[in-house]
Amino acid sequence: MRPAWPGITSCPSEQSEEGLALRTMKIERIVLREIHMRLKAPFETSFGTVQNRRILLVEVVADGVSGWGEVTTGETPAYNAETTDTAWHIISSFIGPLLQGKTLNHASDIPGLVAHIRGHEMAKSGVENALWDAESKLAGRALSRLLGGEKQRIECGVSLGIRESPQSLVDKVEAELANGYRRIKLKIKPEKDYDYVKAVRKKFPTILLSVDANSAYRPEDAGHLARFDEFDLLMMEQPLYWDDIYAHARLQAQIKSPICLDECIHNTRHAVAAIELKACRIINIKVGRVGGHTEARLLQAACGERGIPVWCGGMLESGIGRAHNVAMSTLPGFSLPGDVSASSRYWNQDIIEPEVEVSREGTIQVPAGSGIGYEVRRDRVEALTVRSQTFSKNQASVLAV
Ligand code: OSB
Ligand code: MG
Repeated sequence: MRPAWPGITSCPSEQSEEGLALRTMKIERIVLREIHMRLKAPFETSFGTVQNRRILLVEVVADGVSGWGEVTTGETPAYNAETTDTAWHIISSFIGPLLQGKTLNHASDIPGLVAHIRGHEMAKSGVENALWDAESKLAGRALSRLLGGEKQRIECGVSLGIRESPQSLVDKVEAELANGYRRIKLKIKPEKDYDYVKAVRKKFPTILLSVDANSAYRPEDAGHLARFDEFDLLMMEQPLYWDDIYAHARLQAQIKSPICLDECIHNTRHAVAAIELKACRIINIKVGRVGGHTEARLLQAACGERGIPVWCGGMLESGIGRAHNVAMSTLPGFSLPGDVSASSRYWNQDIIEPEVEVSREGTIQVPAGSGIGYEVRRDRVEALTVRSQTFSKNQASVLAV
């Protein structure tokens, strides 16, 4: 067991609270697939617009049970350094061959086994999380509970892409509030920022409102960003460089809006550094960006001990990634509504059943079934697959195009 952060002594799966004998899992097969899915509408951020998603799915078969994970990379290296193709390379050349045939005690053993691979958190996360799903299915428990989550329902917010005019953004906000969402996040970039936020704040004076710049500003924009103080924002997400915690500490001292870091935080050490430097007052946890559920759990505990609220971010995931986000959001540190929204906001048809649905009150009911708690629609996955590769001990890796 790696040294634990205070308050986290072990994985819940390692506690024998239910008197279960500790068991091992043999990884019989890992299947890596690339699927193509088209978003209902283009999504624009400060770094670009996406509509055609290229998503990697990881299926890990352990002791006869399939677990599923999703790699949350973008198609281009614009949000972080990874892409769908770099993740394919890392999993097919390194992680797949390393893990095939291995016998593990827990999914939480994976970070130690892949620690020699620098970075590539999203590639690692897709594989680790698939094993978390398999482990919880083998234990007959809901993934949310195996992770230590307690909530029955989670609170949802939405992330709204940049739009052509302030008025069309106000209309979109109105529609999402009517759908029940409890926090509205507006994507911003230079020139498409102040007037847009002002129009939304004027129409909705009391809603929980935040903005996300995805690293579009520079330290010399501090004066401009301080003008957003008047909007009483819940937070301003990642205004500066994707890799610079210190620059955010300097900015936080100059603006009232609480800074929330997203891109900058790849692990618990980064979070502790950011908190101690006063670079942020809130942290967005994305399971992929931090390398998987094991690190995400440690990170939310470290933030909890330091009084820093966290929430679960999204990466335009298919239902599989979304289901993992739902499970992670049930942990105690997740005290703000996340970017975990309904499948139908993004997809005409999702690849899980039932789809992720949001109630009129803006909440998602946490599934009680074992594993991720949603059924993977294999027929849909097969139809959407453009390439796949299988790793198993007794078989050379098989590439199918
Ligand atoms: O910064 O949170 C972000 C989507 C792609 C890349 C980065 C981000 C986002 C989102 C969408 O904000 C969140 C979602 O999946 O709904
Ligand atoms: Mg963000």
